[in-house]
Amino acid sequence: MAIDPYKKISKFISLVLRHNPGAARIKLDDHGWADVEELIRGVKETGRTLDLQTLKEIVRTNDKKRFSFNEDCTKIRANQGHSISVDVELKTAIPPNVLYHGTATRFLGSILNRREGLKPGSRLYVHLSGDYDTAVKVGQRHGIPAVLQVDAKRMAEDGYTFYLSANGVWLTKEVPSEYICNFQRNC
Ligand code: HQG
Repeated sequence: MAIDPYKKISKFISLVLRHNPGAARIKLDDHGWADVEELIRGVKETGRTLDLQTLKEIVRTNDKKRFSFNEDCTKIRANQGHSISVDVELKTAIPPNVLYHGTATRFLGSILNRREGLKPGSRLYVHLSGDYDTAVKVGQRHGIPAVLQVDAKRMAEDGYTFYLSANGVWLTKEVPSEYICNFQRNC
């Protein structure tokens, strides 16, 4: 895979737009938007290099399409993944029958044996993917990956709400353990 020249700066922008706007001394509005000029100024004040053209290139080339501009490119926000409480106007959607969640094999004990199910942790939602391979990659971020199969059809039938983010990530508030229909450790 090609090396992303913007990896470091885009990680920092993720941090600012999802978790800690104060790191660039900016504020987000209720819908998670940052003012583009303020963001660029704030990022530069941390000693990093950024201009509008580069920011547009970062948004365009980002591997997971993590960010969106508003129509006239005066505002920018992260599409999902927030820990701070913002309403990014997620669209509800009917999920496929099965969704996948990648985690670390060492977390299986509390998720399954202690029957805690999947919790959002510090984020607003539990993150799920429509395909197995993406879930393996997500799990690898935490250690030896494990993939859980979630009975999304039954959850939806039982009244749980699912959202599909602008960049294709499935989100839901929690997954009680009874809806985890299968799992594979050490993927
Ligand atoms: C685990 C990345 C123990 C959960 C990815 C996960 C994703 C539990 C960890 C997005 C648990 C939280 C989010 C329980 C959940 N006991 N562990 N009861 N319930 N966990 O990073 O889903 O590259 O907050 O399995 O692609 O790993 O940042 O969530 O392992 O879409 O754009 O607690 O982040 O996207 O970890 O990742 P995280 P995640 P980006």
